[in-house]
Amino acid sequence: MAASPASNGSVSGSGDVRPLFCQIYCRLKSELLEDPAFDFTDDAREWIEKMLDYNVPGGKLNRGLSVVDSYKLLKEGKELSEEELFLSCVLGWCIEWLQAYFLVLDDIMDNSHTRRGQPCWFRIPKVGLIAANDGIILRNHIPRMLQRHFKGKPYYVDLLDLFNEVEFQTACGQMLDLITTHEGETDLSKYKLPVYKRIVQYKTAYYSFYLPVACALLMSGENLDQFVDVKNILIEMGTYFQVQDDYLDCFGDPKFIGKIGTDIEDFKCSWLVVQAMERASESEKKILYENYGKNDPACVAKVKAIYNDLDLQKVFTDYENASYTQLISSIEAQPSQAVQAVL
Ligand code: DMA
Ligand code: MG
Ligand code: MG
Ligand code: MG
Repeated sequence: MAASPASNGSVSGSGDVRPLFCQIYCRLKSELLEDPAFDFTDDAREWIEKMLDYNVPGGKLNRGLSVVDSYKLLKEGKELSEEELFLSCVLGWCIEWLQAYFLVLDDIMDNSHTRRGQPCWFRIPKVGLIAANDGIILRNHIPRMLQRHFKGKPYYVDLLDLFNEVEFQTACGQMLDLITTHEGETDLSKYKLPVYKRIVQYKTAYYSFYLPVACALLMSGENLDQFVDVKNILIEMGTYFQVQDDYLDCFGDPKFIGKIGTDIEDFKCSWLVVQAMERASESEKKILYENYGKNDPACVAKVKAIYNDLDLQKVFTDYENASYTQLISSIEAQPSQAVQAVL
């Protein structure tokens, strides 16, 4: 990753924070490898270290870095103390750990091949289904880190509640994603927009968009009950983000997005198939019914041909523009300048 130019104090300065953020990853990893609650053998330590390096730090780090950026903005220009900066980075990493946990398991369930430009963790021959337990370990690292660095803070219990609640919502979203697939297999016409929105709100929006801002709000001493509007805007952003993820699953370049799409093969209730079903003629629907959800490149190609005929790329661009306009107007309606800046 290219280094950013020297700090200019800009509000979107995650480029400046990134090197420190990555240093803190190494510290957190060392602490976890010396956790007194477990009598580590050399093999165990080596396994965890490899597993963490493979699964935690290799993504865009948007979620983690946005805790730090959000916290800075909520402080409205006041310089962060070294401790505040460190703690906001720890919370950022807790979200990256949560994401790693969900992705390790998601890739098993979605039968995916690559993630972040490398084979999915469970595809490594020596790993296989040990990955399921590694997911559980990643998840258990979060309260270990929170306990070490936040116990005694007035917002400690709220932080634990927040992580628990968001994890529960995400797991329920993943369940909806997976069981809706069974519904779709019996009848593709069950894939409608409200069904889709419910899945993505739970599986993606809470942990990816609400959680980073909620962490920053708690660190700032705020009560989350007072930020329902903010939460709703973040859920809208998260929904947009997953629509984009679905779009890229089909139309993105695997070299750029770091993963090969599997949504068509997996019979997923993707935004694209929902839009296609709304627009397809009877003959096109027949082709979708016959070819969607088949693990066969010829069938996938037929589905993609329909997506092209229906010009779903333009439908996506229109959705993107409308979503942007709507988000901007809800953000501008927020009374607090600091909250507007965060959003
Ligand atoms: C991702 O859904 C949701 C979680 C909680 C990991 P997805 O399967 O579309 O994600 P990806 O495209 O990254 O596999
Ligand atoms: Mg997946
Ligand atoms: Mg999935
Ligand atoms: Mg996807």
